[in-house]
Amino acid sequence: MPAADNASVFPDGFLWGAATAGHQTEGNNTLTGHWAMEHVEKSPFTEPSGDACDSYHRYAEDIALLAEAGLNTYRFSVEWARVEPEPGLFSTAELDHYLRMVQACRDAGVTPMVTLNHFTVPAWLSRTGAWDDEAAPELFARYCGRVATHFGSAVTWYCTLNEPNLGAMMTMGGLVPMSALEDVGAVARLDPSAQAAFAHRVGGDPDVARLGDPTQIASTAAIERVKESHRRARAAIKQANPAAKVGWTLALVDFQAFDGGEELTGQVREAGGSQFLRVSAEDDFVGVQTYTRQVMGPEGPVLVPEDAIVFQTGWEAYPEALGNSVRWAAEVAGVPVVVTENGMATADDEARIAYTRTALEGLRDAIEDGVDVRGYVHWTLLDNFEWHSGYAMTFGLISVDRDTFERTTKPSLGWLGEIARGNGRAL
Ligand code: GCO
Repeated sequence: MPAADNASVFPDGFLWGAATAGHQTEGNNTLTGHWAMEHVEKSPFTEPSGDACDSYHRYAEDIALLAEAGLNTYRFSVEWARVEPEPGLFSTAELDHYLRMVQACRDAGVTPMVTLNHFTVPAWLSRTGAWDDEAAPELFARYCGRVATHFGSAVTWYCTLNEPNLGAMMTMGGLVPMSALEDVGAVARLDPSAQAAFAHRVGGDPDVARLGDPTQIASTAAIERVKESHRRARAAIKQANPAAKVGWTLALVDFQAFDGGEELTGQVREAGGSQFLRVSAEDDFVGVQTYTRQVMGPEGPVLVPEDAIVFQTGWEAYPEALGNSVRWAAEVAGVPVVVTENGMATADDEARIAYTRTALEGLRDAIEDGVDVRGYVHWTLLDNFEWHSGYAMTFGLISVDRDTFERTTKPSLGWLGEIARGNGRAL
């Protein structure tokens, strides 16, 4: 229901934004485990990230397009491998680079929201096992503290780890949800010779070296280690900037029980979501990232109906998932929610708008019902490197020419900007 008179259901100061991640947009992120894995024979990546969107050089244009459209928030990530290219060696020049991004946001009236780990880790940490390395929490906290010190009071919103629950969600509930089929398929298909070549490239032992993306965070020990990494990172950020708002961003598939699937649904919600949401109870906010639902029968996931509208990724276009996930997160975590990702991989921009409108209506209804939601950050600003699927998936509000890097805004960017300008009144 639209709000009465001219009042908006969305609170004042609501964050309306779009997100990107460094490895998916910057280009030439050569110091990471990902870059190494992209270039081995039998790589699980369909193509290498290469120049990506060249946002390392073109960030000012990206931010300007976002701001001109009417959005007020930009979520982007800092690449740990650039900032700390060798263990303990911090690059002031790279920290300055990211500070310039922060300043470009502020100059444009845009709130920067900084993710400190969006899947990629430095190759030197891949070498020692990434999140399987017992030193990971301390190393991650040290890096986060350095970034937050460098940014000072210029940044308030920090996301520590992106989707640390992905591996648990995929494996601990004994299922592979639709949302992760691409990634888990690729990891499962990883050829031993590819792992050996990867280990060689990062200078490690094949039994130890890890890419370090969250699909690999599935053992109880690794899960506890990322929880610890998050807590220590939060402390380090707050020590540098007591006014910082810190949270982590969780992949929340809307699991729905079907015909006897209640027990399995409960298990996967606990293992893949709630145990991580409870960690957020100590945070300033929880980041919710929702794209789709997964219907669960007693034996496992139920396939997407043949007549369903689907993403390019094969996921069901089910925008009602967002409102459901936000309610789940708020109930378990008990802290304010920021939607840090939601969007649709499609070549049909009208379909993107329709999906997003329905998702936002669900968000509005949740707010009307009393859920404390502080922002909606769309995935993604630019068509970019969709991990194992490469450049074929187009989640962007802006398309990018793969040869010239020329940006072309899609109608969905202007549409979302107008919603933002009216603080959601136009929904
Ligand atoms: C993730 C990441 C994003 C993805 C997006 C679409 O969820 O994997 O946070 O980097 O690109 O979710 O799959």
